[in-house]
Amino acid sequence: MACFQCEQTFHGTGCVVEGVCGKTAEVAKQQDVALHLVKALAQYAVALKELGADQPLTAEETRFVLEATFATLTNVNFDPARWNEYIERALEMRTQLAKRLQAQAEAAKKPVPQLGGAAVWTPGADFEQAANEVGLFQRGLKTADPDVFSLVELLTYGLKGLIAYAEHAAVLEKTDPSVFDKMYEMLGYLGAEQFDMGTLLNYCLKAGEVNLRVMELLSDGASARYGAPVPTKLRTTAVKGKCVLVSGHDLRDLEAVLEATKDKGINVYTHGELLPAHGYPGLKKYPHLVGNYGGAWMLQKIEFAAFPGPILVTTNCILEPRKSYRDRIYSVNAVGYNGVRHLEDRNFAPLVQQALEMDGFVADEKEQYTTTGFGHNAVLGIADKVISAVKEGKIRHFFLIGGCDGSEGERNYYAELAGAVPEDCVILTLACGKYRFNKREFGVVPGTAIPRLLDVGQCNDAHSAIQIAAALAGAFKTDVNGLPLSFALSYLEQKATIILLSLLHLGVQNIRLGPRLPAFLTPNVLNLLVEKYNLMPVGDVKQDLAAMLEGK
Ligand code: SF4
Ligand code: SF3
Repeated sequence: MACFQCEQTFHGTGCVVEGVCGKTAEVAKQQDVALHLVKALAQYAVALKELGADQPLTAEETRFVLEATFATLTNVNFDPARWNEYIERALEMRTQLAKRLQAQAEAAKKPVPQLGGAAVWTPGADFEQAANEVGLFQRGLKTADPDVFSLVELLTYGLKGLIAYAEHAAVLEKTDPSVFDKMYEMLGYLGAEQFDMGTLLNYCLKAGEVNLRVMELLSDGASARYGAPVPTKLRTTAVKGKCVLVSGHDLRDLEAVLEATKDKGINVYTHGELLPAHGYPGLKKYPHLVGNYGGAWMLQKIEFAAFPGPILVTTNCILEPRKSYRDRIYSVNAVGYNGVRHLEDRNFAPLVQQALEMDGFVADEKEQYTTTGFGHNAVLGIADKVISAVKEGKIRHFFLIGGCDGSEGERNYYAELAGAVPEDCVILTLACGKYRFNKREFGVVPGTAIPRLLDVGQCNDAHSAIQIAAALAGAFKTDVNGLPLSFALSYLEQKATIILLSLLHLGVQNIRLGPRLPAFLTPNVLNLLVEKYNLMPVGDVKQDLAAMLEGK
């Protein structure tokens, strides 16, 4: 196996024996094969479209593409049996699409397009060999030029993130055919394996652009179903009673768990990236949604073990479950781990039953709270106050501290930065990196009622942060780069990769990225990003802070 798609990759270069994430060589190879076949499906989608097919893939087929790709993200699906199913289904679909393409060409009285690359790749009987043919090493060798390869991988991981968000939006019944056309165009380009630097660069930025639409759909989908988030104080410690924990990003699964546990004497807690769910009127209305439990994903082996009830993991991130909680952890959607019970169709009866059979928390823990719900609606609702505070010099600067958490000590940079931010500045948070500091008391900006820490939401809510920045830029008649706003992003997985590409597409300068830069960026590609966007690695907190306050 070989994989370097995420920040925690072995020694900052690549996982080659097994993943630092726990991904086995077997699953890594299955993921390589599945992704290669997904690219083949995309090639057929493009060819069918070119021959006049209105909707080249059915809605169900597109959902398969979304789910199978989402499953290849870091910390999503480690279950070899599920990977076999994905591969078989992709192979069947490819055969069907080849027939459909032939029929479409005949109907259009045109020659059948001759596709290459992934579309015509035959895996053969030896799976090991097949996987090696499409694995990272072969991909690198085929591409020959390391900088082209670097961009191929940047586009691949960016698309994975985009597709994960498109799946989240589809769950909330928001899709846009033009997004799928562009997604297939870019995935199909990767499948055809005829690369050039210029097209790849364009596609990386285009993926960032398309992702902005995807994240808008996602934001609209969540607000349409649950109302726009409102500022909310929520408990972060346990209350006595039976309990269920819901982890990941999926609001609909959380809603279904809340419905299934209603009036049953079971308390529901959010975990990790589901914390911002407490800000949605349609979810906070449930009195048994009692709080958020634990910290970010990498602490789950300790925290899940200590949680006295069943646990549902709806999306990334899952880690290998310890024996102590293996019999009470469940997966849904693209998530999988061998030995973990996988539930379908939001049928949470087994989870409810298990919660009823367990004692739950035997006593209340000392009360502790945090806040969330500062999406664009809430922040723009007080925009006049924020703008006046900036004009009167009460707010000096904004810091967007966003992105993933992870187990490395260097990630304390973000918590230290948040702690060092002067009193007359506002911190906006996004995603699970905030767990290192979100329970601290940040108070309000002196002389105003504006909280110093505004949690915009999950990584899925990046659209909200961009809306806030755009509205401020409009009010001050400048662009995002002209605002007193700095970005410090923590990167782990592919959702962060696409958000970075979206910010680059918007022309955002001076982003600080850490704790390590992606292993797949060659020095030349990195230089390119540095020259064009002044993208830089995080450094010393004090020095970075001083530079950020000067707008650098
Ligand atoms: Fe390694 Fe990350 Fe790939 Fe897991 S996802 S195998 S940790 S690079
Ligand atoms: Fe976190 Fe896994 Fe990326 Fe949604 S939950 S941000 S790492």
